[in-house]
Amino acid sequence: MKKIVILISGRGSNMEAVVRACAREGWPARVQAVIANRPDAAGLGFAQANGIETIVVDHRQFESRASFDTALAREIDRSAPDLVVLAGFMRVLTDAFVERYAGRMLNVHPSLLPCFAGLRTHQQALDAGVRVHGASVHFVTPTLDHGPIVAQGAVPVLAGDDAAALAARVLAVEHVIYPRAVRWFIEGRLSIEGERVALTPSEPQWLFADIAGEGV
Ligand code: NHR
Ligand code: GAR
Repeated sequence: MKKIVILISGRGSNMEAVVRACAREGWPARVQAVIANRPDAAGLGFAQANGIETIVVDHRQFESRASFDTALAREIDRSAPDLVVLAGFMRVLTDAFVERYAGRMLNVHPSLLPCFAGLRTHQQALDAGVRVHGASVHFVTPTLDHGPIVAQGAVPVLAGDDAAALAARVLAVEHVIYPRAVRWFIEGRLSIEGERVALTPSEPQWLFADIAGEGV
């Protein structure tokens, strides 16, 4: 059984998608713990209700990013995970923390990287006038939102979209591509080759949103 630790900051819907897929598809894996940097993270309730250990490491109790990351790593390492999954985790991590979990930490970022790193990605996409937007699952490296890409999902930008409408459309593809990418990792099918991620045996590492009745 491979061990997974999931880090969240809020709602935790991506965490929930991973936990549900793990149970439904019978992965040879177990979500050992869900860790939040905010005591009020809503996703903690789902984890508890599903018998998963929950831990809070409140970043506001630490005077530096380094000391927060040290405490976070201590809690993660109690589970000795094979994989760390960032699911809407909102704190930038120090290089030392990232190096510790190199090659075994994934993130889902709400844009088609390398476009729109950082925050408020849906507003960035609207402001840029792009007509296709989406989400990316990537290995976490020290450079924010720049790690090797495992999977991407694309959605259209529709007339009348605001950031909230666009975010909801993107979130639906996150819930498909993130569990899929985590499963590939658990199956030992991912290898990092420089900037690229190879999946063996291969299958599509992309998804185009199916929006019946919309678009062309
Ligand atoms: N850390 C490293 N080193 N590399 C990455 O690729 C990371 C990371 C930490 C988090 C997720 C990322 C995203 O998907 C992620 C990737 C938070 C911020 C941020 O600026 C930026 C990117 C991401 C997560 N956070 C503010 C901070 O000061 C706090 C914002 C808040 O609390 O609302 O840390 O987008
Ligand atoms: C998701 O859209 C995720 O991609 C994004 O926040 C949302 C979290 O939702 N992540 C970031 O913006 C990271 N900076 P969730 O808590 O319901 O999974």
